[in-house]
Amino acid sequence: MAIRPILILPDPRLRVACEPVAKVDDSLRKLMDDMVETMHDAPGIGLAASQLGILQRVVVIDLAKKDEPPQPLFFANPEIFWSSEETSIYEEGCLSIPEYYEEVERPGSVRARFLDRDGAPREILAEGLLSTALQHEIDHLNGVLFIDHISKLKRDRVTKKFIKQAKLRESEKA
Ligand code: GNR
Ligand code: NI
Repeated sequence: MAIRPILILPDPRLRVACEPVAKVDDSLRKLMDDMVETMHDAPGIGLAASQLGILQRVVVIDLAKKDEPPQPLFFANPEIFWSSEETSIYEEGCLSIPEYYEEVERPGSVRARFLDRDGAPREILAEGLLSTALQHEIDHLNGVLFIDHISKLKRDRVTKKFIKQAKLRESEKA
């Protein structure tokens, strides 16, 4: 297993729609395990492969608290096929937009189909924080970030800040 670097806004790879996984094989399982290790190290509750620059439809989520044993969930090709009318609001953050948090309203519950770590087809009813996290991660697979769900004023403000920081880091490399 390995911790891999997480891409930061405005990296263009965060804006690409990812390709479906053809099959869940050992090399994909290695990617999934690296994703879990990277997510735990960060730490975060979810990670999409595109955040590591791997443009495939793969997601990991772990909602276990710090004092609990890890409970990683693995999703290849996740697809939401039902969303509740009822919505819920969570304060979201993103490892690709560090230290920025904002409330986002999303469907409170979703049902999704996916392939698990063994490549077996599964369905899940996600509610509460799992629902929000799964929607946040599937957005990543479509090149969508949580800031796309907030006001344009706030989105433009945070985007400008991260563009400025990226330029500064670039100039410091020289
Ligand atoms: O660690 C994370 N926390 C979080 C909190 C509320 C809603 C979504 C998330 S996902 C985020 C990790 C991340 O960036 N996943 O893509
Ligand atoms: Ni994110």
